Amino acid sequence: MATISSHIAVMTFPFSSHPSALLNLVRRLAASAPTVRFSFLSTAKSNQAIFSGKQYDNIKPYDVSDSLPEGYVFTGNVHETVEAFMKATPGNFKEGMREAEVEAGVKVGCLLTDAFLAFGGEMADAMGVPWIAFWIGGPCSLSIHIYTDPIRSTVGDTGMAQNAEQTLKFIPGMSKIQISDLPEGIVDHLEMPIAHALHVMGLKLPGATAVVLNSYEEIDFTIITDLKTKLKKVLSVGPSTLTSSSPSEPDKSGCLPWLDKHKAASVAYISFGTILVPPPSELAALAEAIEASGVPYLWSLPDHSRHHLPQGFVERTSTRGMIVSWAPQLQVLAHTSVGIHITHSGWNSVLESISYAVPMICRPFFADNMLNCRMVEDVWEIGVRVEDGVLTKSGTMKAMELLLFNEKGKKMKENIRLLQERAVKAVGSNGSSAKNFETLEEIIGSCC
Ligand code: U2F
Repeated sequence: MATISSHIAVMTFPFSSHPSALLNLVRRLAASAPTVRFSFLSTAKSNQAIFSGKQYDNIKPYDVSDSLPEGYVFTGNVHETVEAFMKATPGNFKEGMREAEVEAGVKVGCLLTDAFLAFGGEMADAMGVPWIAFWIGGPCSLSIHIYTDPIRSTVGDTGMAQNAEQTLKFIPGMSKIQISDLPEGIVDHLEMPIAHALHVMGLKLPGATAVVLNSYEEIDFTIITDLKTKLKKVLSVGPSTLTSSSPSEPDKSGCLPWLDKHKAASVAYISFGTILVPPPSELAALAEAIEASGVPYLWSLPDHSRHHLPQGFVERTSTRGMIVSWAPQLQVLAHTSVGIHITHSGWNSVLESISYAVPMICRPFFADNMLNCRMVEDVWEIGVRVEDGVLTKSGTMKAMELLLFNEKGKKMKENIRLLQERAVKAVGSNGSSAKNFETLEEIIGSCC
């Protein structure tokens, strides 16, 4: 790379889609600021997964400790690995940053961290540099973390169950959100280590130079306007799906030629994100629903879960179904054959569905899933939550019927098309996301 004008340390929360979402933002920034060096600090496992053979002129990955014992074998408990990692912070990042400074020969002039790593604020203060926090979820979940204390005082000690249907009317833009939609760690499961980290994050973010979101203002205008009164700068710069210049992900399993053979808007695409697999009984119920409905399907399902599908299901549906262990999701959702997306309602998946106008059937599991699902069903009206929140044969069939063949489904398609149009405008020239990105570039440009 050319002479380094300034040096930015990027710190990731190395789990689920967090590192790749942050790398997407960094790649965009690095392309627009070729003399700025971005040192990307994450665990070796996460760096291997997202960089795998890819090299960038001004982005350099550095491995930081995950503090897992030598030879650790994943037990299936994500909390265990998250807890170990959090214990190693911020020391592991400080060490990584020192190494990066020595190698680059330039001091770090700005910290860009996943918002989960709220200690970034103190580190930045101590170094006298700006702190830019990247919030990987939507505006709605960010608002929940900013308002955690007022929510807790409203619910009091009576807990989630007694207040399940109470709505958050006192938070701008959140009148449809119920207490039962809240992520764990807001009014219950307070003992989870991540609950404490997220509470601290909500208290620290108002001190950040800027909070950057992979979203766009027009999707949640009231919430964003309110967040702007709480935070110094709120920069929605997405959807990244529509701004990315990255080469398409390879279609190793041949999903796209398979989709080419199907009618427009006929296929159900099924995926539950990067860490979740529904319980065996729900996988079986979903398969039964798919089989009985006759709907063509493309299912991204990890190999180790396939044995939970009903016996003979794969063979019986082989002419209209395809199961892969990983799908090039963006290209799949962009394909005209895909009519619905059955999802856990992770933020990236929801925003990607909106970017390509594919209505959703939501089966939320944890974290922000319930909030996103509520927004999909009751605020944006671009999909439904499965009956009673769990995948059953009859409930899933009803939802598919509604979205694919019913007037209400057509209306949802219109609604999601409108949201898609607004997203396209937001990233276009003079759009809100484009302008916010320019502001972010200015902040980056002023770091030295
Ligand atoms: C956690 O979410 P996940 O990482 O499990 O789910 P998403 O935010 O929806 O992101 C999944 C990403 O993986 C991609 C897909 C999304 O970008 O395109 N993908 C793919 O390319 N191919 C596949 O076969 C399957 C997925 C958490 F569960 C959520 O609650 C949070 O919203 C999220 C962000 O914090 O992190």
